[in-house]
Amino acid sequence: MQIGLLGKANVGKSTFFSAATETPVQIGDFPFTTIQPNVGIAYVSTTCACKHFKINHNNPLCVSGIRFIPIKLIDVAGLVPGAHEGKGLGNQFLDDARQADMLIHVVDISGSTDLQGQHVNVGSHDPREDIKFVEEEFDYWFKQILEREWQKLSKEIEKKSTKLADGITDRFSGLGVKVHEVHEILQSLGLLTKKPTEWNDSDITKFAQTLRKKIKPMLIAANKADLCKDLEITNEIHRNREIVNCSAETELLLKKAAKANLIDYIPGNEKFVINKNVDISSQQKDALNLVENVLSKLNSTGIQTALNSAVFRVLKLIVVFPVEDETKLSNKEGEVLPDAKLLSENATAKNLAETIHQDIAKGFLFAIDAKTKQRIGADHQLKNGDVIKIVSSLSRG
Ligand SMILES: Nc1nc2c(ncn2[C@@H]2O[C@H](COP(=O)(O)OP(=O)(O)O)[C@@H](O)[C@H]2O)c(=O)[nH]1
Ligand SMILES: [Mg+2]
Repeated sequence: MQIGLLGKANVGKSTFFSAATETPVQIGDFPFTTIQPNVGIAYVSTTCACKHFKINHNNPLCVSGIRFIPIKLIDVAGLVPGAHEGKGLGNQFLDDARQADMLIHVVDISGSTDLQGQHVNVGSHDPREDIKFVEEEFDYWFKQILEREWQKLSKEIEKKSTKLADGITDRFSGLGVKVHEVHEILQSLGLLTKKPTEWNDSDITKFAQTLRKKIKPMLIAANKADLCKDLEITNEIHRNREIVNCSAETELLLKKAAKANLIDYIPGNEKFVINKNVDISSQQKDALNLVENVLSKLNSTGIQTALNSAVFRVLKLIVVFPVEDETKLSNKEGEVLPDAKLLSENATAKNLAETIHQDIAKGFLFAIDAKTKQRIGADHQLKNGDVIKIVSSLSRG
């Protein structure tokens, strides 16, 4: 699971990245928090299965029954208008974006940064322009991939040496596009039976747009919402896009205060508690008062909500807890609910086995649903929150 963070300069991408990858002591020192300067581990959160079983367990990623699941976050730098033509960091930008399963587009919803990233008065730049520019930049990129080879592809199809959907899929193989996805889009746009030689520019544009939305779904992080007088603009954008109000700066401050043991804060919460027996300077006190104001305005800093929305609402992934002992809910080492896996919404018991080890999948016999104690087969579709033991004739490795 990889999420790419993108947006123009000075909207708060790096602040969002630091806030999301900073780990307060409560979450524990999870390894490889920062892999490269712009690649780090962030967490999505869900209800831990320990709640269902009403048990306590010691897992650094379970904080008061909220389970944190690591995902990779990439701060994709260098998006400028014309990136698809190689402007800015052009190709590097596209390489980073290529790897991402989805994108979080960070915008300055307060309108205090112009298109070039210069500081302007709050409300003097329309963030909808940024949304338009980023979406168009991606659409151009997809369109170019198709146009580059269109003549050659048309000829191949004319000679019947290639099928339309296969030929197009092949051109997008670097982006992990699947043939059934191309087929569905061609069908929905009524292009399945149209000869490539008869496609006009608008056909190519529409196809590129639809494919882009499918392959690189986007969530908008309406950052600097703390500076907004009201949040009407977010509501308006929300009518046809996924958007979450955020204050990355506030989240970063909270994470740092938690790390310094000044406060107790669970990411995503609308409240924090100042720890007893700590000396807080009047400056720190003032900063925390400001944070409180932001939290009461936005409900939470929005960073956790944005990550969760990206994974659970946009990508529609589910969380499944694999265990080796379905009565103790543990692995061989006796750790209770040791793991939480993100799977696609229609994943089966066999798919879960594949994420654990290919051999376990190969020798798959059956699985046990630890909540119902029932046996389930390889094709059984899993649900969010399931706790599953896989029984296999082969062990891993
Ligand atoms: N008010 C406010 N300022 C923010 C927020 N997030 C970032 N900033 C400020 O915006 C500026 C640019 O942030 P940065 O993360 O470097 O932006 P980037 O160029 O997109 O990576 C810095 O001065 C940040 O302190 C926020 O949520 N609220
Ligand atoms: Mg930056």
